[in-house]
Amino acid sequence: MHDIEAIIAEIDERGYCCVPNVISPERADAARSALHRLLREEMTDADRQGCTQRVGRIVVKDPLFLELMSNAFVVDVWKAYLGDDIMCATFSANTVYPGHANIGWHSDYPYWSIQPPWPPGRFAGQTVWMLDDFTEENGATAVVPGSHAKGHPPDGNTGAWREDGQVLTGTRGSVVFAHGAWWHTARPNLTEQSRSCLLGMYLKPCFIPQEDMRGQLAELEDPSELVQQLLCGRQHVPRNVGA
Ligand SMILES: O=C(O)CCC(=O)C(=O)O
Repeated sequence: MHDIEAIIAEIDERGYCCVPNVISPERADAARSALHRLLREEMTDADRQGCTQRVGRIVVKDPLFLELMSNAFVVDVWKAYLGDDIMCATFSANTVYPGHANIGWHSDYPYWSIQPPWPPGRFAGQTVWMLDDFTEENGATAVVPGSHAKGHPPDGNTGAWREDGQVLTGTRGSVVFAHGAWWHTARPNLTEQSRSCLLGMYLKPCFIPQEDMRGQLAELEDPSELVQQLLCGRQHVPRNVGA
């Protein structure tokens, strides 16, 4: 049993909360295997050169990813944090290969689409699913605690390590819940193995999703009520008023 109130209190205070064992290591291994199939199919020269690979539209590529986007505990946390009418703005995978340097400190969508000062409050929550054990050496995500409350992005997008940074280590199957404005990065991968995570951003429904979630919804056969909601099927669509 997880204490959702305590998780939310930590997100409010520190900007993030790491919850271990949300799924079993075996389930995380199954998700990693599904992802590695996609990584092999989709790898480009640019991915190879950059030592990093992003896979998008994963909920329509394997049912396991749809299951994780709709995970009851994750959805309960975000509903308690953002409201019952949440939707998912993007659900993708990020892999950092051996030799990957870093991606630079940044905040996530929708914050980077809004000019600072950013409004305080709860609009968006980032979910990082660890599909590998995250260690100090293998490119784990790192965060600046408290940065979600600064109201602006970090200065410059350099990857230089910050003294106030904290590396998010944990075992596969763990989930990091974070305020969307958190300053974070992926650390250099100094090992011989890749490191993968899934990234799911949940939003209040007045924001434009980052990916074309309705398009993804249209590709699914017989989606549940929850999947229809998360993939923006209930979101207001702009319409003209009057004649
Ligand atoms: O892969 C990671 O650890 C973080 C990726 C990330 O920050 C992003 O894609 O915005």
